[in-house]
Amino acid sequence: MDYNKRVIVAGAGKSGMDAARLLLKHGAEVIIFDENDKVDKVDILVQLKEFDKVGVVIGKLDESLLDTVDYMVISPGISIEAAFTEPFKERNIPIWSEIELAFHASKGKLAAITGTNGKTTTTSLVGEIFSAYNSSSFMVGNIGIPYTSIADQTTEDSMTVAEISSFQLETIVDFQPDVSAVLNVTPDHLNRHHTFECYRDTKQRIAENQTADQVCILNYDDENTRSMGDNIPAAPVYFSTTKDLKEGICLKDQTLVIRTSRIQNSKEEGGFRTIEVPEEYPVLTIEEMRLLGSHNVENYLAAIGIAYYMGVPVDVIRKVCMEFKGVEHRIEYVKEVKNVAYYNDSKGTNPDAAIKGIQAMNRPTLLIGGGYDKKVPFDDWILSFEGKVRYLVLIGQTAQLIAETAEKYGFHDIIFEDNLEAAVNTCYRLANPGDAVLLSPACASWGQFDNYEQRGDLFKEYVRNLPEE
Ligand code: UMA
Repeated sequence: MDYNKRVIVAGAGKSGMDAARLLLKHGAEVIIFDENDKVDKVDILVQLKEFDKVGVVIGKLDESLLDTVDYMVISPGISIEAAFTEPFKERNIPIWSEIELAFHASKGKLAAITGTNGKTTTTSLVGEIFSAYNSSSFMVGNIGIPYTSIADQTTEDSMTVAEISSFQLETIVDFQPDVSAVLNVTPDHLNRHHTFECYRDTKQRIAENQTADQVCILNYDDENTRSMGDNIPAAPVYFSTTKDLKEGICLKDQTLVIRTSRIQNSKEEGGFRTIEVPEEYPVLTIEEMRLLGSHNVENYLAAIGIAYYMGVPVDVIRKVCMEFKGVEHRIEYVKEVKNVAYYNDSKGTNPDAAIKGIQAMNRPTLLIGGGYDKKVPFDDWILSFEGKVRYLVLIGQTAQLIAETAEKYGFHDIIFEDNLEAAVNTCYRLANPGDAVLLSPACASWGQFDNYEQRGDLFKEYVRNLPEE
């Protein structure tokens, strides 16, 4: 990769800062630009003080700066429709996603995973499988570790797994994983992508630069991902919890199996003949999985497929799958207080993810929901309560909208609270022994928190501080 360039890095969050560091380390000239006036210019310069060729612009970008710029690296949180990107488009200055830059800067093999839900669990499982198999392995991306932060450390022998969001795919150019995966697509981030079709098409871009000898793992049970198999240049390999697939990753009775076929020359009278030998590798049973819920069976099937097609032996995949304990903030058990179990599902940032959270509960539940408005409907989430929710305690920007939807379906046990701490205290007061309290907001955390991790950490802190008597 040629680093002898002048680059504007848009966004001074995690992605922007790591992209800038990578570029600067290799001698590029970088201008960091952030639209938020509250961002501290001096703080950015202090963080990058070992480098000379760095400038910082906060607020508004002067168009004259574009005269000598080679390209822009854009952070995922910034839409390609942001007004300041217009002059770049007019002048045909390339706009690269942060993952595009990382892809160009890294070596070795790459698995990239997208989908509305299950990305983080699947990426974590694949990451653990890679690290059990290969001493040079990395887990990066939307999971919270910018891909650019490790691009430099990769070698030809490295194996990297990246969780990729639709935001990151919006501005890829050559990004080409060896194995890609689209786990599922349900409505999310429609304020950014406008329509479901646009959102789905953006997800599909993960496979757009792959070739026919590269694999894209797709969910057979989701018609939005199943149909992608006909539209991508990569070889589709499906996983399914319902269909007995001839080739792919599926269930045989209660066992997760890999089905594939091997081409072999068979000696017969009159010469050799090429035949396909079907092969089946059992990996583990559902009972052997430590994570509960059918959505986790899907995540395991996908992870098994990704690891297998990345070349990891089945015995390594099996061992790690048996030991995998899951991800923080995803239906995470916190503790029991006065015989009430508290669960942190802060990662339930959209209705579909939150449906999985409520489905996993096997007790009467006090549910804390609400947050940033991504303009998605809450109907299916409310309908998934199925008599299990005793109280719905709402916080954040969407509280009123969720309440209206709930009332529409005859659910009236709604309480509004100003913040998460008050919501936890209310649940503590109202819960009966044997109940569960679940934070599964169906909304992003923005507006009240920096991110879902902060929301989940605070929830756990409030729960741990609840009086035991
Ligand atoms: N900014 C602008 N103009 C804008 C928007 C933002 O200047 O129009 C600036 C902000 O002032 C801020 C910076 O951009 O200083 C923030 O950039 P960012 O939002 O891209 O945040 P990062 O810290 O770089 O984090 C990003 C991802 N954030 C988003 O996609 C919103 C993180 O995903 C990701 O973990 C990280 O890169 C590392 O790859 C978070 C997320 O919520 C977890 N993702 C969404 C999701 O999972 O649903 C997609």
